[in-house]
Amino acid sequence: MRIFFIGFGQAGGKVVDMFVEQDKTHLFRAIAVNTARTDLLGLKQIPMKDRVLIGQTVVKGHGVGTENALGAKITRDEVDSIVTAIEAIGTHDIDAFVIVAGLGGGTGSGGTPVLAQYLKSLYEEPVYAIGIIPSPDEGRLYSYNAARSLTTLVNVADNTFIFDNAAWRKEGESIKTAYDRINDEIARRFGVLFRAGEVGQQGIGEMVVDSSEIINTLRGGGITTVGFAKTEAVSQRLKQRQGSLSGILRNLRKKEDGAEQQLLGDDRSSKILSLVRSAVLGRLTLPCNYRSAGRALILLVGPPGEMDRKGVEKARAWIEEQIDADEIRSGDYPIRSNYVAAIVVLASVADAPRVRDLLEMAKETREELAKEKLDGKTMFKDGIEPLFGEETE
Ligand SMILES: Nc1nc2c(ncn2[C@@H]2O[C@H](COP(=O)(O)OP(=O)(O)O)[C@@H](O)[C@H]2O)c(=O)[nH]1
Ligand SMILES: [Mg+2]
Repeated sequence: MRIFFIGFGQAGGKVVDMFVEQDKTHLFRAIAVNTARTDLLGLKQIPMKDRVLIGQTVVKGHGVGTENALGAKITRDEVDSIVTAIEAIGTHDIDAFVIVAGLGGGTGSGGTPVLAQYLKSLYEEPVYAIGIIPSPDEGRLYSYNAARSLTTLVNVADNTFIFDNAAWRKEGESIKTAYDRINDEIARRFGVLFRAGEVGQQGIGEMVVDSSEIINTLRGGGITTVGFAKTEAVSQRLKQRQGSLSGILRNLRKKEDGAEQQLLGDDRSSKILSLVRSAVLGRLTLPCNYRSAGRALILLVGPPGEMDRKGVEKARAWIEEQIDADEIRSGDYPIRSNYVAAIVVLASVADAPRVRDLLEMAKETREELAKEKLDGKTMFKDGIEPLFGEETE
């Protein structure tokens, strides 16, 4: 797919910078947007001219902190400068926009829903978001911000992929190391998914996935999670085996060749099934009840020789048993590689405990904030006339 990425805020900018770094085929277009100058300067790949600083007159390049309402307001006021930067690179022949942001902060959290809505009003192409949700130990305010942002975002974006920081942190790891590793993980998973649907260097195969298959999978909206698993290609293992002495001896026994081929075929298809299974049952970008997905897409990535039909059919049948999805799609993304990977998109998920917790926590926080406000005021309501301002009731 030809994607136009917008990295919004610090986390968003860093992840999109990583997408660009890993995109050897130059399929992706990208800009970064922020209210904090230093965050923009910290990026490596995105050219300076494609980094947009907004809110200069308001926060003087120092960022909005965790005030996502301010992030939203600044974005509303300066959305035209973002569109100008997008148009300077060009939007002809793109398949979709993808806005990436950490939803717990201020700039990306507030700005992403505003920009998504605006892009939707301007362009025909779908607008997706990758929303990174904060780990609960970041504190209630971050969860509150994320819940407010996400609630708005799911109503405007065509689909929102969720990545859960909490599920991907390792114990004892510093935040910086964790983020570097996690950002690499995000860019790798979604990078492969978003590159699929392009005619690669391997030419066109019958089952090669088309961009429209991905778009149709995401059409249901809501939130989406992605599973991934990879393994060494069978042909790669065979090559290694043939290189060894025992392999050479085995090749001398020509009669067994047929049997070996048969074994390889079975090996390939059972490997594809187990890959798809590990992708779904392993760690998802958003751990959730995968059975509640409304649509699914199985994407096989690797050398064309590994794309075994029987394996894909088995994998599809397995997914059909597992989830009550309306639509299940599958396709190949042939690339030159020593690995075979399976990506499973579980779209429009209805049951995600982490998101439910986030919304619950935000509700409590809002009630507490409201109560604090009320308490603070009622204390001063005992018959003393204020000097000016509000009328006493
Ligand atoms: N995965 C990942 N998450 C991050 C990173 N930096 C910050 N976050 C998350 O994103 C949230 C928002 O932070 P930040 O992007 O700095 O906010 P903003 O610049 O105001 O949009 C934080 O609460 C974290 O949960 C990062 O580099 N990688
Ligand atoms: Mg920050």
